[in-house]
Amino acid sequence: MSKPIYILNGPNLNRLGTREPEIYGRTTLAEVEAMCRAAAPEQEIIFRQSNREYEIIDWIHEAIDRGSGIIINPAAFTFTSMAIMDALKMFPGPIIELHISNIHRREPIYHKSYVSPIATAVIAGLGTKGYPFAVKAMLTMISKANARHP
Ligand code: CA2
Repeated sequence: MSKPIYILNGPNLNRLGTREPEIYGRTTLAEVEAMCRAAAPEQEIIFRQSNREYEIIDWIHEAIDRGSGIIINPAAFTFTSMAIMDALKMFPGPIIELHISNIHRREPIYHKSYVSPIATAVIAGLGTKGYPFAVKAMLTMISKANARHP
């Protein structure tokens, strides 16, 4: 049995679907979770959201101990958190940084990500459909990693 993929979501994403639909759409985070599970029915997925930086760091540590890959939408922590960056640096497997919106089309405060320089890949601007897309990409990355280290 392969190790789980962690999908971690940062602050305010528990309110997804309730405001700014022109940027973020109307899909709720529970629906996003269902989309992720449907994209990889055979794969164990640990899907979580927190408004607390320390909790996300603790979950990254958990993923370091038992995860195969991390998909993370750090939300506003993307632009502020060296602590999340430091935790992610310790993860040995693939990391996908994911944003629903294209952060580079937005105001300059959304352009400098602490996570991008240490991520394996970055997905931004595909809307919530970016999540199942990231899951499929992660499955490929994990199977390649397993092929190299059977
Ligand atoms: O586009 C993304 O996924 C973001 O990571 C979302 C963050 C924002 O700070 C990033 O620049 C880009 C904000 C999430 C706010 O949460 C929402 C809550 C309710 C409705 C929509 C978004």
